[in-house]
Amino acid sequence: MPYNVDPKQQAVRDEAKAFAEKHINPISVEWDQKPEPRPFPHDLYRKFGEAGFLGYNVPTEHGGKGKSNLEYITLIEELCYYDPAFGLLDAVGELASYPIVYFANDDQKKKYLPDLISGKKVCAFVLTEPNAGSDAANVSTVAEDKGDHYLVNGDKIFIMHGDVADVAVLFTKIKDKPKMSALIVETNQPGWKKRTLKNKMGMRAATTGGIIIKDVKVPKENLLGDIGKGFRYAMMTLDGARIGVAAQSVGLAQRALDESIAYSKKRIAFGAPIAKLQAIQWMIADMSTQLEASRLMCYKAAQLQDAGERFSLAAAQAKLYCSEVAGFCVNKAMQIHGGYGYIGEFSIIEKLYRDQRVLEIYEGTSEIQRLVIAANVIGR
Ligand code: COS
Repeated sequence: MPYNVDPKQQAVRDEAKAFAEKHINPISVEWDQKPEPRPFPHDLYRKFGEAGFLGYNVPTEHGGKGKSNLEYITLIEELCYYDPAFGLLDAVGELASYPIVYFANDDQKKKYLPDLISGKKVCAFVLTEPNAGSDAANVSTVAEDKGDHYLVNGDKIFIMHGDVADVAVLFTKIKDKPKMSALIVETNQPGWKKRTLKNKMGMRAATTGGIIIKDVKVPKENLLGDIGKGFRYAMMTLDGARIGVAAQSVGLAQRALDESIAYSKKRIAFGAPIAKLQAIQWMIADMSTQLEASRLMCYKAAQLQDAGERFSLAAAQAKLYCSEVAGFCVNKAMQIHGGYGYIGEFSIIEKLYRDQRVLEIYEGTSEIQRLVIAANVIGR
């Protein structure tokens, strides 16, 4: 990797590389190509937990590794260099338990975090609904106060790991209360019907679920934080997750660039390696330049978060720019590789092309990032 802001990042890169070479590279293609219904890679997930990768930036008092956000996003960048879907698998584990780390009470932290950080249990961040995606505050899931418990009904979709999660951070309205709230739900109940969504274009090793919630009882003590603060908790979680998507994008784009450079040096056309052709050189120059800019934006956002500064704007800018640069890079990588990029048996480019597309969609589309950026720079 050509650029490090912080010497500690190199240690993270070395740690991620050793992990990826041992545990990810041997199974990467197999997991992308598994037939439906696609299983969840529980074994690898547990290995993430054993390595401390599911609580990398979680404070040590909560059982995490206590690394900085900059180190954490470097980990995600590096895992995504080897396989974006497995990098995402790890990032979703961190994202989903973030609200418990930062907004739960001590009893809830003690009860849930050890199993989530060790990878024994899987957690999902359950926000999106068929009619509440970008308009996230518009959820129609409702929790009714029944004295000692809430009775919840609703419909959720596009939930990363929602098809397997043992624990859910569920965003819901509470009947007769304004605004959204959040509950911690143990999903092993008959009314919690989860399924794996099929025919996903990319990021296949990290599965996506749909959930129908029918008369699910949630004990009152599982209210997360304060009633009515759910939207705020969701947005604060997504601010950090957006830097994670920026890091996924940087790792994926770096791989597309490295593959393109290597291929252009060995592919002979018109009697010489295509790296000698100016058309190819310009594509690689543009990929490299935009990638460096996106890497700097990603690290800047993480450093602001580490410094305790406001970082919503920097996170939205990084998510928007890095994901679109990743799109530019996979497109150029495909052009450079030609048929050897388009057909998956010859290179990883076909997989990177599919894995990249969702980076511009999840954790807030590019259009939502532009709204957040405009609200910050113009004012509301
Ligand atoms: N951190 C803390 N609080 C935040 C916040 C943030 N980043 N963003 C908004 N809030 C708070 C606001 O301060 C406001 O609080 P009050 O009600 O106390 O005044 C409240 O949340 C509403 O804010 P705002 O009016 O800006 O929200 P909007 O309804 O206009 O929605 C968008 C803002 C569209 C940007 C938001 O809904 C969004 O990000 N949508 C995309 C959701 C998403 O990323 N989904 C992906 C799936 S999740 S994996």
